Amino acid sequence: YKLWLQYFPFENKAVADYYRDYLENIHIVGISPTHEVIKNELGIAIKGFLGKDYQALTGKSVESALCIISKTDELPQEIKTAFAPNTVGLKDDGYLLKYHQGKMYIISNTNIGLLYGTFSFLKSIQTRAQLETMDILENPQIQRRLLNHWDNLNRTVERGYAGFSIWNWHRLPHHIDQQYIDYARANASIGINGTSITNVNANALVLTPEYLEKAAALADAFRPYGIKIYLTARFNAPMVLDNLPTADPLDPGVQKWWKDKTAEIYSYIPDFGGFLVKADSEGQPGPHNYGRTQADGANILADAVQPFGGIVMWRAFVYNEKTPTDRIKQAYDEFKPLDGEFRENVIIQVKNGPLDFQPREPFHPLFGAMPKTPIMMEFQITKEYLGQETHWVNLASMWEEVLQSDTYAKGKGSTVSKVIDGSLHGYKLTGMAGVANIGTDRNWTGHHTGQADWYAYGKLAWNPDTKIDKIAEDWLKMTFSTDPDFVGTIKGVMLKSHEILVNYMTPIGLHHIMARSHHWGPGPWVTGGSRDDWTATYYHKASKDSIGFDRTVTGSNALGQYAPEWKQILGDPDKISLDYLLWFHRVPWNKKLKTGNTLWHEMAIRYQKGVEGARWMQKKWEIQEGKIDTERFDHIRSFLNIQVREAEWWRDSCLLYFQQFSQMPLPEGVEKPK
Ligand code: GCW
Repeated sequence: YKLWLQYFPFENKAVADYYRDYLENIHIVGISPTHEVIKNELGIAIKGFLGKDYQALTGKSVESALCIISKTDELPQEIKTAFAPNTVGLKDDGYLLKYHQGKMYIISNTNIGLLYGTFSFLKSIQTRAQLETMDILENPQIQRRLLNHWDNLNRTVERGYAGFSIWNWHRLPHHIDQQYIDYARANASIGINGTSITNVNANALVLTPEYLEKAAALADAFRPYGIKIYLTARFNAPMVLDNLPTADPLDPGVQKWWKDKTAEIYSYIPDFGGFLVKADSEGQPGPHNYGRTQADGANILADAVQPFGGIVMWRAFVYNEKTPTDRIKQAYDEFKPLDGEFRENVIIQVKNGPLDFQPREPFHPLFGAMPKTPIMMEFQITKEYLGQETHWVNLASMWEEVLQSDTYAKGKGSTVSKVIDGSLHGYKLTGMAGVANIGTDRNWTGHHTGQADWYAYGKLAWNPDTKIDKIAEDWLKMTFSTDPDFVGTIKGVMLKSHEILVNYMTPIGLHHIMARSHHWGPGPWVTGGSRDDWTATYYHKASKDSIGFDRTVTGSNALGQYAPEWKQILGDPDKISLDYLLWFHRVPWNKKLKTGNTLWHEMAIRYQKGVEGARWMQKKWEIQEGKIDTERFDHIRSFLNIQVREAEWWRDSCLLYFQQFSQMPLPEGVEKPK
């Protein structure tokens, strides 16, 4: 329940003796609320590692200290000079961890950077790193690193699978729960510096004084941790809250309303981060209602927050069932022509893929397509379409796949990570958002391993090129145990888990074949209902001879939204990776694939492989018994039971359903459906 901030006691005396001197001889230069947070964190850590009270350990002088935490300009002159070649590279809230002449130094230009550096130092100890060789300079590669809570004011959480919302509006503003503080610690420890606390399917009430007062109390609690509050803005709020006759963004009355409302928000929260907006999508009001563009809509809010230094995160998840084009093409068609028309403080928030957080999607074609408009990444940490909280799947593997995809926007090497860190197009504003998987569950995330996704998200938001095997390894050491057998084996499980899940859910490029509306479990048969593009049959189009969505020139030509290099690779059913085959192509059941199998055989084999993979994960977990505490061991064990059963359920129902079309027998080695 302490997440990755367990600080469990050292496993033996030698290890304890090695770190003790540094932990017991710390000198912190300066005072600020963030310095208090640093002291508090060191106190918790020292208590955990050594069982000692930090209070008894304070008061070391710079001379006698072995670990010095100081801002660059407050360092003793000779150290400042000695470190100048390093500190010159410090940017924003970056930090330097450096060993020099028998002492550890944690240095930054900012208070928040010192807090990040302290967490990094503690992580080094948690992961048993050697301190004498320490020379780490870390700068955040992305400026705005946010969680997006889809939390409603009645405390339900849209697509939340870990209990209710942690925001207890009823008790706010007068009660600041310890859970908020632990939330802030956890987020600061991974560099998250913003949180949008309300659902993008927005309730305008959060913009009223009653709620602003509560949001302000959270902002006050989070400020020392470097975390800013953002709010979701319902586009027709002027009508809902103050009976204006319209919410037309070009109407002067509406413009004034947003300016006044924004000034009011800043009177409660002076460092309010800005607005996050979902407009013209799934029933949310937006500029389309008035015949205006997405830029008109975003700019009215941008103008309102601009004098206060705020930003607008405008989501590109815009689609409409009345538009007959392939749903996955709509955001690009709508936003790409508006490149350059947004205010400087607007950033377009784009989901990783063009559909909707599927287990595997190609990257969204808007990445690389808007050189004049900053684009930020939206990942979903909550696992809406990935079995929800009972399935163990290391989301970092999926995210890395997207971040390292080459957009070819400026030739080879134009990865999505370079688009969003701003280096490719010189964006002045950069960001990443992760839809939170946090709730009131005692372990925060439902599945204990959901904590790894929260952790990994923060690390990738800090630097989208971070190596994910290192992330998994650190997380395991900090959360469970430093035992090399445990860490090695379970890291292996984590790194394979995504491929396993894709195999038992949506192999070979299948997508959106989950059950209707709640999206849990299989539903390839889902058809009809309120709209076509919420049904499975719209996406797989299985018939007696073929299956798949033709998105090449002979079909919807969604492929046309990608760079020419991709058109060549993805456009050819013999060249495309099988991972995306049915996403882009309609393929006969009996077509021979590069594996030598027919499409039907390949599909059946992959579903089987997925099930075997889930069983393998279970086996690997079983042999860890005794290596970690029984409580968490048992919890994960029982969830793995569910995962294996549900993997079988996915395989059996999808194969039985698709077999009605293929009319072909199951290949050898694929178990008969129960
Ligand atoms: O994934 C879909 C979800 C909706 C969600 C929407 C969105 C907040 O099914 O519940 O609404 O995406 O991202 O706006």
